[in-house]
Amino acid sequence: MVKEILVYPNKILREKSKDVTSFDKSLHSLLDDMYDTMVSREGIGLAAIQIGVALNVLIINLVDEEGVQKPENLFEIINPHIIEKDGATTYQEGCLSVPGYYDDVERASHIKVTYFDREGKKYEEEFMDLMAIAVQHEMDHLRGHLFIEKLSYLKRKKFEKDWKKQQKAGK
Ligand code: Y12
Ligand code: CO
Repeated sequence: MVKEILVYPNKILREKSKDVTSFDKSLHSLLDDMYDTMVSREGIGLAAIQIGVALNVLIINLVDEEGVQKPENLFEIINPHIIEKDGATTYQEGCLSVPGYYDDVERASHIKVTYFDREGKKYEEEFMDLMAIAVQHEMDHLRGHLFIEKLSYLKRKKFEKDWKKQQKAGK
């Protein structure tokens, strides 16, 4: 079921998410709802808090070389921990909770992560490049952070001004 996506500056987006303890039917429906919601808005990543659920759950579904987003390439990542990171890369990020705004963010280019899948099976996996960026972006949501917090002081000020103007215009 497609859910409403919370949009900046909704305070719920600042909540810290908690670990999943039961890998049960309600977790499976949450993951299914997150997928429906992300795909309906042409997103490639979503954290549970973006639909108002403060659990350490995120999904990522990058497009393949042909630009197609295939369900078999979906990652469902539960209770993730970054155990190693190195390198640096900059990418123009966007977020379904900050619609219409994109800016450069620097992050580690290579990460090693432990996480669980929907059945509670544990994985240790390395991610590079866009997948590493997406995992870090979504993990920031789990800690109550948005990518706009990584902007320089001046860029953030400009963002706030433009955002307020856009809200006033009723967009
Ligand atoms: C690299 C950087 C960031 C991520 C996080 C996941 N971000 C998204 O999936 C962003 C999606 C997005 C989609 C939009 O388009 C529509 O809603 C149709 C969009 O544009 C507007 O809202 C106007 C903005 C963001 C992963 C990898
Ligand atoms: Co986001």
